[in-house]
Amino acid sequence: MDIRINLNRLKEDIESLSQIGRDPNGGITRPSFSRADLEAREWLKEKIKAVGLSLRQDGAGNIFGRTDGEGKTIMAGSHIDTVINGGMFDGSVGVLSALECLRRIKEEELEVSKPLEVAAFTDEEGNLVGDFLGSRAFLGQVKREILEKGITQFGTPFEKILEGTEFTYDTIMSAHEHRPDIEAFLEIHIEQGPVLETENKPIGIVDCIAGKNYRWCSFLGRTSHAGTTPLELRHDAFLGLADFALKSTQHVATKHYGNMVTVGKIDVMPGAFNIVPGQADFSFEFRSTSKETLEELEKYFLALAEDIASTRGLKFTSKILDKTDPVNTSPRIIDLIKEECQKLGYPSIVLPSGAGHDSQVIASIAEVGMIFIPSIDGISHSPLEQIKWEDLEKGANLLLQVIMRLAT
Ligand code: HGY
Ligand code: MN
Ligand code: MN
Repeated sequence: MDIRINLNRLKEDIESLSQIGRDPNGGITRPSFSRADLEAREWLKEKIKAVGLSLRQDGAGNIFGRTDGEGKTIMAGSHIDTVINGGMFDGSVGVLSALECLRRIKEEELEVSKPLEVAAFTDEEGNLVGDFLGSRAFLGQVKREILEKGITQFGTPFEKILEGTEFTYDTIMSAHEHRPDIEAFLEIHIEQGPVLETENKPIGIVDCIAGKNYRWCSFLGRTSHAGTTPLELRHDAFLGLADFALKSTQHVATKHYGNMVTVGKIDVMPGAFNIVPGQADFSFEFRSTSKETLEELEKYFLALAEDIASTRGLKFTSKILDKTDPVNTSPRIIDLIKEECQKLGYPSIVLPSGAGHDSQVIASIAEVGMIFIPSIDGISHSPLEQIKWEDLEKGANLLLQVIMRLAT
């Protein structure tokens, strides 16, 4: 079908959304349910209404725009929340490209036999109470105690965050009740890594989305005087953390290259220059496209931490914050994307996603397909996140063709 997206309009949408939540460091800080996010939600709702789609919001704040039609829905979307000091393309590319595709289908009055929806899922980034709050609530997969116990990474109880919104534990827990029947979910996203740019390909077709195991850990030692405690008598919690971070990274780099391990946030206490740290808390996440490797790494890391603790006279504790399984995308949709790519003359490669996406949650109720476009210098989760607009034009045109193939 010879229909194309309007790149200028899509570019304008992405640039306009990117103005909401700008922070002093030049990035975008728009965690779900923040003031900036609430403003962005209203902006998106107006856009959806202006396209003539019927607007819907569920109890978890997931936002949808729907065309007429009966039967199983073809959905496309992503998220509009960002990481702290993030970039302007992570998530927004998926929501706004999907909106542009539905806008073009309506403008051309194209015949489709199934209802179409654009979706923006709440808190994909896991800033609140574990990853994928919105898409998990959409599926009825959220446990109430996660909400009730939830201390967000800002240190604010989730309950406090909800106070400024129309949402409650009850509305989140009931979000799945009005979920339409979804046949397929499509998500276009920036690759957030260096592969497409290195391979000089404008399109990536995702075959597998990595799973993640995400913990909050502590080494507990003994505070003591920095000037009088001989090194061999110290129970230095920070050294435990440093030892663990280095050895766990070395293990993955040498034995499981291609998988990922990250200490992203640390809190060393009491945090004075002249006191040997008695406590070192830290986030610890590791990722793999293989469930078995995740299980093997979890065992290895817990044993490594205990070994370091006993060698250094420390205690180690950890609690799981989130676990997401790796997921394969739909082979049928991969083939469909490949066919449409060929027809459009876009070079492409098939590759796994190291980043997590709502698609891997929705995969438990529908076939999912993901299209990647290159990230310049492979940078993401950073104000330096950048794309080439002509790559987005290709990706969004491809998404439009795949939606039409699935919907007719
Ligand atoms: O962390 C991730 O993989 C995603 O950006 N939430
Ligand atoms: Mn994302
Ligand atoms: Mn992200």
